[in-house]
Amino acid sequence: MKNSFKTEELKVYFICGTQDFKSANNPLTAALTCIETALKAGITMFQFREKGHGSLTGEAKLDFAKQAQALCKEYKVPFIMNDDMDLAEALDVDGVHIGQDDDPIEDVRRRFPHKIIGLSIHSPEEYAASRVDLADYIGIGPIYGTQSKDDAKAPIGLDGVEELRKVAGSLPIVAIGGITVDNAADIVKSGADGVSVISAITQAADVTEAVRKLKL
Ligand code: TZP
Ligand code: MG
Repeated sequence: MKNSFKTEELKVYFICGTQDFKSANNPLTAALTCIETALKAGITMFQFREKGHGSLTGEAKLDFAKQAQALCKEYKVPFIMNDDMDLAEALDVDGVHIGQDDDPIEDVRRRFPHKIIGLSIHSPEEYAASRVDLADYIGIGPIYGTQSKDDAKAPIGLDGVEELRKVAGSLPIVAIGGITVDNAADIVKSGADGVSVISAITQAADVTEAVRKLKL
């Protein structure tokens, strides 16, 4: 895997799509404003995750992705595409993130030999059954309950973080699910290299402050 990925880039990994700004008058503008504010405040990685109820499709999704990618380029933050491998290829993104039900990691690594690849892992069993050797990092969770994903699995808690750190050795780990400015430190203490969040940033009263507090 020849790419520029560094573990430190997992420290504050922001994920969003327009569906995370449902209450805004203009979810697209709200999303782009939030992404730029978060980039300015120092997020270390961004994942474009346009999916779920009310999300954009087709040209509108493409257009939003291009704008978000341009912002990430401006702030020199890796732009990671969730799920949509065709869009990842079309935009020549920095990396992709896949879950257990997406394209198999073997296919994704073959298609993108030099992109950053993140793989979602829920348990030590899933870790053992996955080609984690093809991933640059794994995303583990949900750590706590979350409002941001309808089909989220059962929370694994801090014990889950510790267990997965043991089995994963030095493989970079980012934790996800129900992470806030108040519980992020414990998650890192339990073995995660960083935290990925949706609502802790999209719903923050002060996005800049939230990013600073998440950056441990
Ligand atoms: N995968 C597992 S939990 C989750 C995803 C995408 C949602 C995380 O959102 P939040 O608002 O940070 O709990
Ligand atoms: Mg997925």
